[in-house]
Amino acid sequence: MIVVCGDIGPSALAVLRSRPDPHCIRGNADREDRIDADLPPSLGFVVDGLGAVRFCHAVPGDDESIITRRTPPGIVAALLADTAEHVVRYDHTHVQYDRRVGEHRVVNCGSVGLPYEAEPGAHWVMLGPDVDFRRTIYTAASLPEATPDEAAEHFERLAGRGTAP
Ligand SMILES: [Mn+2]
Repeated sequence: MIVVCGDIGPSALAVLRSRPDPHCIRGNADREDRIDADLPPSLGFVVDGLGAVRFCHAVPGDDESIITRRTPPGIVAALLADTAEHVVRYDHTHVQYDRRVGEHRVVNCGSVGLPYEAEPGAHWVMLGPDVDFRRTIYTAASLPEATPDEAAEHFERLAGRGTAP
């Protein structure tokens, strides 16, 4: 089963909808581009070996909240206070990570089209029984425009949190 966690864009969405398997979630860019008519803001599935997982763009109920690898645990816990499941998300930060914060395991799946990683290619994650980060080279893959550290610093500033440790 494939889950796409938002900011898909109209052309990629058309391709995904021509296939039977992908589940697509609405991202903030999809909402702003008004192509969100029938995309859900989040989806819940039970994943073998992981349990109940909530898939969303940022956090359930909000498609713009920023959580980077550096976001202080207290802020992450507050953002997920109303969420019972583990969380798999994407958002604007485009960087893969796997964090445990209190009761939650927060996984950022990374970006297929615009990764801010050390290596080029489509970044994604295979779930169950483990969290297995994957990278797939494709013909049009471009070099990342930022490193993971640069991305974390940028987005923490964007969220008004300065430079978190
Ligand atoms: Mn976004």
